[in-house]
Amino acid sequence: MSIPTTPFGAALDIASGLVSPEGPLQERRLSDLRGLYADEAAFEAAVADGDPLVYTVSAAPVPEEAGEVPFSITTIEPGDVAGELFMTKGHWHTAHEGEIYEGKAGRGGLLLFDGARTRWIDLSDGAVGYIPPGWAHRTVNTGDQPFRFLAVYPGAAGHDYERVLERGMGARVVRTQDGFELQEVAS
Ligand code: S6P
Ligand code: ZN
Repeated sequence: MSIPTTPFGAALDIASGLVSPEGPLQERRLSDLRGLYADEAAFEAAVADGDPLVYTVSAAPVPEEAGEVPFSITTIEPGDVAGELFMTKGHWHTAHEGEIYEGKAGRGGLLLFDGARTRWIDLSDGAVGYIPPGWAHRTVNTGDQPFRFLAVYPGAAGHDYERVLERGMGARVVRTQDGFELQEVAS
């Protein structure tokens, strides 16, 4: 039986990207994103050359259970693999559940894919992004500083990463001379 949660206030430390009181802390290195970048040779070279930290997720101590509302801060480091920007793995919710993101620091955005259509929502400057049920979501650091955002989601959402590995996200986010662009990918 799960322990009943109690009300609490949390501090979001924007300088460190940590939530306090703290729940699970997850680190994703580049090798955790195998199969997601277009240039596999550049990917393996970067993994062999130090396997850089790509993102960290600092979660509040809220269980991922029906009725609960977990929240976390994700920090994506600046960087790219042969021009394709550092990003989260991306997932679909296994249940018909949405989610809300709010940009907190740095520059970045949300890539969304419903299996046919791709959408981009910029989360820079404190923007809020709404992820409807049925849309896969991935975040991307489009700047040269750490990009941080708050995520708030239903505890029963569930996370399916395999489907993103198999089907992609409909587009890749790639560095250009002036910034970045979305390059469409046939799914
Ligand atoms: C959970 C929410 C976020 C992500 C986090 C890491 O529903 O969308 O907390 O888990 O940004 O991304 P990913 O794709 O590795 O779970
Ligand atoms: Zn999610």
